[in-house]
Amino acid sequence: MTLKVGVIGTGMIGQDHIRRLTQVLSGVQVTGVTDIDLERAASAAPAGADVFDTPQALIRSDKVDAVVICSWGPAHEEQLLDCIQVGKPVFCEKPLVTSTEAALRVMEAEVAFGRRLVQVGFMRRFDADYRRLKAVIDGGTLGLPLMYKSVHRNASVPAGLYTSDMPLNDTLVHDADISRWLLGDEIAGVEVRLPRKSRQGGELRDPHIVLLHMASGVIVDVEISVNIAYGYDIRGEASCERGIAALPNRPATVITDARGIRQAIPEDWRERFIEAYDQEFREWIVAAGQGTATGPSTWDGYAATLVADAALRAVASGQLEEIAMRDKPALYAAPVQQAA
Ligand code: NAD
Ligand code: ISE
Repeated sequence: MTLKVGVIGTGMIGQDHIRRLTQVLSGVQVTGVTDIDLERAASAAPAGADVFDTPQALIRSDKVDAVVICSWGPAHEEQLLDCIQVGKPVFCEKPLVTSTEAALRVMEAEVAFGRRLVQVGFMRRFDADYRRLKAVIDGGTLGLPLMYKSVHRNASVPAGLYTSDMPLNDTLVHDADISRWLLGDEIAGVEVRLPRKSRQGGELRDPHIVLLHMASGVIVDVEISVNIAYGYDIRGEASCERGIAALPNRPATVITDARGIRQAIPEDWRERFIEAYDQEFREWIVAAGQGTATGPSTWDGYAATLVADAALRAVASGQLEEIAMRDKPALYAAPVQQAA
């Protein structure tokens, strides 16, 4: 069976996901697109896809079995709630939403519906290097993890569109989610340190050092740099009781020529995580075809949103900001349910 998908938001990642859904993956067809910029939607629409005037029309269309949300974070809540209301599986790019209250509203709606419908775009969980790193940590041969270092560097971010809250409520969410997943642990508190400000990003506050205090006592230090100029550089290293486990440098090809010995640096997230995005959609297509979702859930999106909110508070207070999570609904504890 071919899954008919509608894509909301046809900017950078929307276009990249349309490419993979039409040219790379099987069992799926993009049958509809929309964007507040309808010209952009029309130029991104693959052959045969309808251009819908509004997300609401796309979500309700018979031509759409499942939805991919690639609009800006503040628009996600309304679009997610609409998908849940009509019972359609939805892949939502991170962040799930941009406030804890909104995350709770989406969770309440999904729990009331009674089956997982939402998958959040935390693609690192589908990356082969991160999966191997998790297998080593879980295997236990190095003993317990004590510390984790997460380096998250972007060459640049769109001036004007990327605002000063976004290192903490848009970019940090990936490090928060991957730390919870790798360590199998919740985040209990957040501190933020502001080093010397880079001149690369104009007015934008950059970089940030964030300390995530895990419930087990593990401390994760995260470097968020969003205007580092040289490329997109993602690193991760777990320090355990009897050894260290780290992500390899990507891409692995080593170039030797008259300029010396070097490895290329990915330009941006599209290049670094290309296989991870393909894999997250492969798994989503299977789950959505069964009327549900897999992988990162609304609960995980909520957890990352709590961290973002706490990090923003920590900048203002200069203190450790604690996190209190609500009780976990059974929907997110049980193995993924399938449609009846
Ligand atoms: P973008 O600005 O290039 O594209 C966003 C598009 O959404 C624009 O075309 C805009 O007109 C449209 N849009 C905004 N609000 C809308 C609404 N209410 N209804 C319909 N269309 C709307 O941004 P982007 O870089 O493509 O990011 C989009 C989302 O994807 C963001 O949530 C971002 O955080 C996320 N993202 C995730 C990753 C990842 O690695 N997983 C990478 C990049 C972006
Ligand atoms: C972007 O939205 C992403 O999600 C990228 O993966 C991340 O590295 C970048 O910082 C964000 O702006």
